[in-house]
Amino acid sequence: MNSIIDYIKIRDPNEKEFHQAVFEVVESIKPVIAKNPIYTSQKILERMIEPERTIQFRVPWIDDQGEIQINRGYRIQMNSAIGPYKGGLRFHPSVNLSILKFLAFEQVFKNALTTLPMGGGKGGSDFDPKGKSDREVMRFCQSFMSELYRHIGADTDVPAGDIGVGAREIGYLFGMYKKLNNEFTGVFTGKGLKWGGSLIRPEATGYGNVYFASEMLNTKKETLEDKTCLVSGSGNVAQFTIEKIIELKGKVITVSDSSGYIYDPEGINKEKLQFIKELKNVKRGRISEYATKYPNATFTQKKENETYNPLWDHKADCAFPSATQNEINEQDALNLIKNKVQLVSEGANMPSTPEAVKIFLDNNLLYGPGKAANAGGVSVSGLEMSQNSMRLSWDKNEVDRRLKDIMKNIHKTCLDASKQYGYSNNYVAGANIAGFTKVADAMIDQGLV
Ligand code: NDP
Ligand code: 2IT
Repeated sequence: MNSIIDYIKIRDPNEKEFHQAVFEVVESIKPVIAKNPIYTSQKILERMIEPERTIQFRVPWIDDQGEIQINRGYRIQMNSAIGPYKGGLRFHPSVNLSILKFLAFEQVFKNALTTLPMGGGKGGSDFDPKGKSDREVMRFCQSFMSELYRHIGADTDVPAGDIGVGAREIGYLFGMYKKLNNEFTGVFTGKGLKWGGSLIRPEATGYGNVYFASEMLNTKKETLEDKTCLVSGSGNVAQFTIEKIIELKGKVITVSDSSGYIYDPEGINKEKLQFIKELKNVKRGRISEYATKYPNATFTQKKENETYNPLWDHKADCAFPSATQNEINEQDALNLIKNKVQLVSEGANMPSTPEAVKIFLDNNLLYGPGKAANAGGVSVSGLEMSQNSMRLSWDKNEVDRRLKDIMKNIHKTCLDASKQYGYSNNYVAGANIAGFTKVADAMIDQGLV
C-alpha cells in the first residue's frame, strides 16, 4: 500500500491535490485490502489511480477587445466500471491536472455511493468567467465544446456544472454540442428546466448536504432546529444549503466568496438569501455588498498569507464548507472545536486538509466527507439522465423524495461499511470502503480492460 503512495509521488510529483485524495482512500481501505487478496493480485488500486483517458486541449477564443485568448481545456475520464463517465466541469484560473484528477478520483467513489449507474470523470478549464461579458463566456464555451464534443455522449461521458459552470455556461455548452452532433440527447445534466433539465437539480447538492447532516444529527436524536451554522461560499451549493437550513429552522451566520466573508449575527433569512441569489447569479457581484445592504452584518476582507480563515472562528453548532478544496486547515479545525462545533458536513469537494480531518475524527465530531455529504448533486444528475432516457419529467416532490431517500441510504451505507471493518461511526472510512468495493468488484467482473 505504501508503495502505491511512493509510486504516484514519483510518477506525478507535482500533483499535490491528487496525492491527498488518493492517500485518504488508501489509508481507509487498508483493512479491506488485507481481507481480500484479490484486490492486490488484480492490482485494483494501481488501475484506479490511472485515468482511463486524459484529454487536454487548446481553447482559443476572441475577447470583446478583439484580442485572441488561449486557455487550456481538460476532461479526465477516470473510471467507467459502473456506468458512463459522470462529473462536472470547473472553470477557474486554478484549474490544472492535479485538481481535476483529485476531483475525478473522488467522483468515482461518490458516484458509486449514489446507487445509480455512473462512472467518474471531471473536466474544465483555467478560464476565469469572473468579469467576462456574456458574449465572451459564450465564445469561450463554444470553442471549448468544439473539441470536447467528440469525447462525450449520453452513454459515454455526461458532464455537468461545478465551480464557475452554472446554468448560463451549461446552456452555451449544450447548444454547441447539439449543433455539432445534430442530436438532442441527455449529454449534459443541470440543463435548463425548459430543455430537459430536472427539477431540484439546482437545489440538489445543498439540499442533499443538509439531508445528510440531518441524518448524522439523528444518530444523536438531534435536529437542525435552533442550531447556529457556519456556511462558506455563496455559489450554487452554499445558496441551497442556506435555503434548506432556514427551512429546517437553523440559523446561518456566515457566507463568503473569494474576496472575504460576511458575519451576520442576526442570521440570514429568506429575504437576505434572495438578495445573495440575485447578487451572485444575476448581477455577478461581490459578497461584500451584503454588508452595505444589511449594515448589522460585517464584511472581513481576505488577507494575503492568512494562516487561518476567521469565518471558522465563530461560536456555532454546525459547519458546512461549500466553497473549495482545502479551505479548512489545521488551525481552522482547532478553532471549530474550540467554538463547540459538533458537526461538519462537506458541500465542497475535499474542503478539509488531512490535518483538519484528523482533528475532526479525534474529537468524535459528526463529520460527513464530501464524497458522501455532497453526493446529492450528482444523484439528481443521475435522475436527470433517467428522465431524459424515458423522455418524461418527474415533479418536484418526486425528485426531492428520491434525493432524500438516496442521502439516507448513503448515510446508512457509510455507517454499515465503517462498522463492518471495525471503525466506529467513521463516515470517511465508510464512504471510501463502500465506494471502493463496489467499483473494484465491477472492475474484476469485467476483466483486465
Ligand atoms: P460556484 O461557482 O457556484 O460557487 C463557488 C463559491 O466558492 C463562490 O462563492 C466562490 O467565490 C467560492 N470560491 C471558489 N473558489 C474559491 C477559492 N479558491 N477561495 C475562496 N472561495 C472560493 O460553485 P459551486 O457552488 O457549484 O461549488 C462549490 C463547491 O461544491 C466546489 O468544491 C464544488 O466542487 C463542490 N460541489 C459542487 C456540486 C454542484 O452540483 N455544483 C456538487 C458537489 C460538489 P467567487 O464568487 O469569489 O469565485
Ligand atoms: O462534484 C460534483 O459532484 C459535481 N460537481 C456534480 C457532478 C454532476 O455530474 O452532477
